[in-house]
Amino acid sequence: MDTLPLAVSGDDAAPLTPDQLRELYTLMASVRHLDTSAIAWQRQGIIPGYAPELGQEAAQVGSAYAVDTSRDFVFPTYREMGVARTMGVDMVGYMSTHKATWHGGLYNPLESRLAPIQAVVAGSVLHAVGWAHGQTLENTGGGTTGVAMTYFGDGASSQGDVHEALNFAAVMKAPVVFFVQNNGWAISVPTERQVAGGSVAARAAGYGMPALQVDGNDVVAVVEATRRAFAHARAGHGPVLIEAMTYRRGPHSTSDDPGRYRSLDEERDGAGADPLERLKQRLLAEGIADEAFFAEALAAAKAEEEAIRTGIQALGSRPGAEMFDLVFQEPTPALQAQAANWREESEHV
Ligand SMILES: Cc1ncc(C[n+]2csc(CCOP(=O)(O)OP(=O)(O)O)c2C)c(N)n1
Ligand SMILES: [Mg+2]
Repeated sequence: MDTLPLAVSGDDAAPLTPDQLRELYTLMASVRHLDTSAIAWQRQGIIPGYAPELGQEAAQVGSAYAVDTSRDFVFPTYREMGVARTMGVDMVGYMSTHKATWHGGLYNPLESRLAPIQAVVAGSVLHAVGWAHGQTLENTGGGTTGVAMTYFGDGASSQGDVHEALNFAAVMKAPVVFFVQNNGWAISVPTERQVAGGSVAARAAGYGMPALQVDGNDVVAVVEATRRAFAHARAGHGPVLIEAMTYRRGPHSTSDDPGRYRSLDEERDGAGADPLERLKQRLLAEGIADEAFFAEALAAAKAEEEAIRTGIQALGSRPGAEMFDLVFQEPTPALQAQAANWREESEHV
């Protein structure tokens, strides 16, 4: 499906160069290695939990590749490690969220342009619309606009918040890219039991909003679709919805056992071709990279993971009182009472 009318021009329309294709591979290889390692970290007791993105590397790296971190802002869920890595976020700070070191991680959202990790399903979708509408209010004289991109899943699309966000974004022509990763599952519930009509992209028409449904395992298709959507929103034409069709190859999280609700045969059939392997075959076929390049990408990914793991292991705990400090600009009486209770109890420990 493609109901996005605007043709992009200039840099946004240029085909990806060999250098960019190699960069996309390097990013995806690094994300793949860090992601699979994070599961091992959890099993080794280095972090208490993690939500893997195995199989979603093309959707995440490809979409984040279109972000301009000097003016855009991205609102992730709990599964967007590949987005963070592609945007150049400090990865020790990012992964510290999964160590539960501090609420929302230790990276700086304002500097990195990545909002804190959001565990509330569909929670970040409304935040993105609010931020984007702020851009409209600031740019009344025209000029370049920052675009918000919000991530959510097929399961999240059945939340009321998503309806409100899509409706208001369209009414206010807010510069938002709604990026849905349809990975086939909402924990144990398959898309057919979660998404009536089978397509999130098809719903955009009801909001008068253009939509693109793309092969989310083809990183080039994802970059092109996201660039088009950004160009449309930046030019003041309002929001766009992208539905990237992909597959959650691993468990929902490190505490999930997919064997309880799907068979290995179903996983093989549903997953299709591995996005990383697909890009590798393309680069080989087009003579853009050779085996030495892939070996180098893997070695770099391993070195990077080791440095991030060392950084995570070195992190101490944060003072517990901090959990009350940054909730509101001025603490409410209820929060002050909670803080006082907490102090009393922890003094006895
Ligand atoms: C408001 C809310 N309801 C329920 C949950 C529990 N929960 C966590 S993840 C999830 C499924 C989300 O599925 P989807 O949106 O497809 O994203 P995916 O996990 O597949 O990336 C649910 C129901 C939650 N975190 N927040
Ligand atoms: Mg899902």
